[in-house]
Amino acid sequence: MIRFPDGFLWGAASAPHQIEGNNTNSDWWAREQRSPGMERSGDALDSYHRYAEDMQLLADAGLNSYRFGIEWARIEPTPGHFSRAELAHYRRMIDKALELGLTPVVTLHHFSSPLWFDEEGGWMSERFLERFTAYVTEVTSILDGVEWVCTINEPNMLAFMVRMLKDHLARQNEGWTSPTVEDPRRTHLPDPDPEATRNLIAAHHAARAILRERTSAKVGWTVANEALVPTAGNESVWQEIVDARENPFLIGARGDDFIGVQSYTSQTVDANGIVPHPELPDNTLVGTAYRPDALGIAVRHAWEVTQGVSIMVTENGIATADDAQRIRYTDGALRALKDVMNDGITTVGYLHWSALDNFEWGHWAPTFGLIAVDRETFVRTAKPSLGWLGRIAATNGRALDEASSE
Ligand code: IFM
Repeated sequence: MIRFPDGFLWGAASAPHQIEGNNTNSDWWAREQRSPGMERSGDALDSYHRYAEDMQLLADAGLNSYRFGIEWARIEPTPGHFSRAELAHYRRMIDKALELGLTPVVTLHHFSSPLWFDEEGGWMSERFLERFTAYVTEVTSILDGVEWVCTINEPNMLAFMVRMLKDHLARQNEGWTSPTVEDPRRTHLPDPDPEATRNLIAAHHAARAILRERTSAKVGWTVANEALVPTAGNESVWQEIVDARENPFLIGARGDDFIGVQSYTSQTVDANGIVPHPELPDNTLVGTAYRPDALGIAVRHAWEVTQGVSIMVTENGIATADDAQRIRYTDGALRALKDVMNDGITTVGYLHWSALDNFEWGHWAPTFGLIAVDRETFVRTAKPSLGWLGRIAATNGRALDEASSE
């Protein structure tokens, strides 16, 4: 019998820049305007105005949680000047989630920063800690009743983006490419920048201390887990790779209240390093292999390296135009998750990526959502996968048994 623990969070996730629209004070917005190979976020899904409708759809389906973010570029559009109106906007979002019975999981930084922060040097500037902690301190004023806070989303991807930016600057504006969509010009993402890695860990620890002092929220951050697996005899190559790309961020989560695991696919590591994704017909729209089993590998790795920090799956999903494939993938991922939980790995929730088909960092074609959105009219349409996940949520996993016996 498949049952998840009482109080398990069943939800979907989003990020402000990917859904809100017109995030004009952010570094990502600026980057989109000057990179010819990238599509623009523009109005996005207009979730800035339509968040209540988004949340209502999730709640109506049977989910009990929603992960969404606060956009720093809106809260602090110029250094040191905090917008009361924008803080009130995000407080209204928190209130709406609570009213609908959706436990809010709030992310404070999800890839995008204020443009001025980026121009000052961003995570590599001498003032990164002072800047980020000032923002976090302001945000604590609206977090009353919020139980779960993620400080920084995928710091390993952010540290990788710092490196990518440096490379682009060095190569004189060849154009920025999406970090989350496979690109034929690279076989895999390069390693995160080591200095940015150290700075992000310092920022997370400082934010954690502020949040613990000023709120009653449980604090963690969310790591991009690549679920890398060594081929026989290549364990030391694998170790070196995970020690650069993932483990520092997981070790940085020791002492946190939870670790956010974000898993999509898995790759092997051989003597030459990470083996590129195979070219298979069921590859996803971001060019990665179809690997529902990745979630179990990722959760086990995060649990081991953090030395037993509670897991929250803060992202798991698939870029596909075929919603039946999304259901199959999620079914496989949830079974893999339950298997590792049966081995004693404490897991507090599963938040699917993504609530809505959204802006995939420079591209609109890779659709991850449980809800489709017409980008002309902004009309939302729930996909069958939303109802499917909602039934699993409402039965705390029992619906997975029914699917197995069908
Ligand atoms: O869309 C992204 C998200 O912003 C961070 N994690 C991976 C997702 C899919 O690529």
